[in-house]
Amino acid sequence: MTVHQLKKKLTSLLGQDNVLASREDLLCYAYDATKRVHVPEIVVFPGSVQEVSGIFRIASQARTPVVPRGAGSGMTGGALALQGGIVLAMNRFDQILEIDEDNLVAVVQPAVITGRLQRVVQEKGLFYPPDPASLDFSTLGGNIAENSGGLRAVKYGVTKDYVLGLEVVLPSGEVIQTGSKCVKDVVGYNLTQLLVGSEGTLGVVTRAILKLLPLPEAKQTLSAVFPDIHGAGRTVSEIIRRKVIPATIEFLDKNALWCVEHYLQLGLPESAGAFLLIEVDGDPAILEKEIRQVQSICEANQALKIEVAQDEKDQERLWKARRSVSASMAHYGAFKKINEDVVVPRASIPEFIKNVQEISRRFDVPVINFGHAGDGNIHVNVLVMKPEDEPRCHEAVEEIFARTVELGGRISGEHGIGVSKRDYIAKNLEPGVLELMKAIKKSFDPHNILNPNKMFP
Ligand code: 2HG
Ligand code: ZN
Repeated sequence: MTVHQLKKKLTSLLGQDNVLASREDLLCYAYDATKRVHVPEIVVFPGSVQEVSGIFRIASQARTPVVPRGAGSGMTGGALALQGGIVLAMNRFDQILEIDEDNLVAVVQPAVITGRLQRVVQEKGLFYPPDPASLDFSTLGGNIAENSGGLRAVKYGVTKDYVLGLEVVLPSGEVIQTGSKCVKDVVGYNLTQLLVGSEGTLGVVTRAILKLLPLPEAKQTLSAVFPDIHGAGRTVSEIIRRKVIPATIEFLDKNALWCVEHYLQLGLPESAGAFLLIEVDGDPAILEKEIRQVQSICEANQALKIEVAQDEKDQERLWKARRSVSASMAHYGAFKKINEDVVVPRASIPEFIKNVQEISRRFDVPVINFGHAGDGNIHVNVLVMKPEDEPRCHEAVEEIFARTVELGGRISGEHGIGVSKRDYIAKNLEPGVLELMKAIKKSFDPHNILNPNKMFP
């Protein structure tokens, strides 16, 4: 089928306003947060599950790739049309369909912005915990596809822990329902959890049933400045060992602090060696005890300065700083950055950081470390200062992966594999497991039309 014939069929299904094919329109759907550019042939905006199904029937017949897209904020290329074809832009699925206070669930469409759901349920005294740093612009559908993590994962887990059921359109056009509003459900294989984190390679989510919690009564945020990264690393390990479970334990190294201060001018101690941001939440009576415990652990590890945020405005200032690290790194002046989201068992963080620093020195490449120290998920950003440094930087990344695996870690904790880490997946998965995964892909998508060439080398 030619592109012209395909466009004609899609236009008669969706109407002219919901099909784009001009070069300037296509370019707007050609990128994501990886900064790679792959221009699709057509972009479509379905408005109902029947239309999504119809698009797949047409694409199956034409054997044309279909790439689902939410906000395009993914960090590993999940929304990129590597082989052209159709971009399935889910923008019109932006309704919160139900907040069921009796069953503590929300039923949502996939293009709802994560932060919006959080604000809406908060007004009812409820809580949707998953909070990727992108929560003000990424969508729930994208979060489900990538099984997004975030800052609160230490205590509350990640997206998968809140998805109870899904409505999904398969590449054949068939519409399936998985899971339910029930808290317990062991009927058959757990397809819901297979689909969460499948990076848009098995099906397209058109509706999700999400678990909610009661909103914690109070929270307190503490920040601590350390002379070097090791004191901060030891503090994190000790907090965990002492069985305090804060909602978040985030850390920024010297370079990350410098970037964010230059970006936002919030008055952070930019010359410090490392910075920890810790939030505890729950019953106010217990919070006091927990925050004092955290404070004394910071002191015992030679923190230079410890501050407890005095009010909500102060708390928000600190969290804004943390959520802006990713965007602020542009201020470092690198030609390019290779951002990773490796995860190691929590107790190995100090050793892992030591390894990264040694690799950075040996390969003579600047590195910015920050991230979710409480769950061992560190964003190691290797900076390519000039184009000719790139091969050396990739060698450094290879070594970082090798150390990660030696410490019992995984090469991705929350951004997924997509196209960026496709060639490294075998570092964590043995051949038999990879084959099993490919067989699953094949049974969902026999003609390989849904988001082809992602995840597997
Ligand atoms: C974060 O935690 C995001 O801020 C982005 O996962 C991380 O840009 C990055 O490396
Ligand atoms: Zn992150």
